[in-house]
Amino acid sequence: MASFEGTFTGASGLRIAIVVARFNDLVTGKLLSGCLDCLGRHGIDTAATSSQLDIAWVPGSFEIPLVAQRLAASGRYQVVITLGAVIRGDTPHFDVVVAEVSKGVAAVGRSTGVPVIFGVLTTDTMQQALERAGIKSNLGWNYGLQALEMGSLMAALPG
Ligand code: INI
Repeated sequence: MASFEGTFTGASGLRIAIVVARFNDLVTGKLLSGCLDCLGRHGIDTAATSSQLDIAWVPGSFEIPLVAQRLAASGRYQVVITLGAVIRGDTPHFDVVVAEVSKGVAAVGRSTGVPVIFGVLTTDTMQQALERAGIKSNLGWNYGLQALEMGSLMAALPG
C-alpha cells in the first residue's frame, strides 16, 4: 500500500506563482502579505530577486482564471495561488464574479494538472473580509501552506 502526503517545506525545486486581484486591494494586499510571510517561513525565497516565486496582478477576481491558466500551462510552476476578495455589498455583480472565478480556478487545475489554490474570499461585507485577511486571522497564511502541501503532494504522486 502506498500512502501519499504533501509536506510543508519549501523544497528548492518548488516554483510558485501567485495571481492577485487589485479589486478590494485593502483585503487582497493583506492576503498577499500573509501568504508571503508563510512561504518565507517555510523556506521559499520571497525576495524580489527570487527565482522561486512570481506574482501577477490582475484587475479583479473575474480575470484570475485566465492569468492562472497561462501561468499553470507555462510549465514553470508546480503550484499557482490565487488571491481575491469578492464582497457582496449591494451589487448583483457578486454572483457573476464568484461563479466565474470559482469554476474557472477549478477548471485550470484540472485542465493543466497544476494545483491551483482557491484563495478568493467571498463575503457579505468588507468587515468580514478584513477579519479573514488579518483582523482576526489571515487566510493568506493558510493559502501558502496549502500551496506547499499540494505542490509537494502532486510531485510525489505517480503518473
Ligand atoms: N472584483 C473583485 O475582485 N471583487 C469584487 O467584489 C468585485 N465586484 O463586486 O464587482 C469585482 N468586480 C470586478 C471584476 O472582477 C472584473 O475585474 C471586472 O468586471 C472587469 O472584467
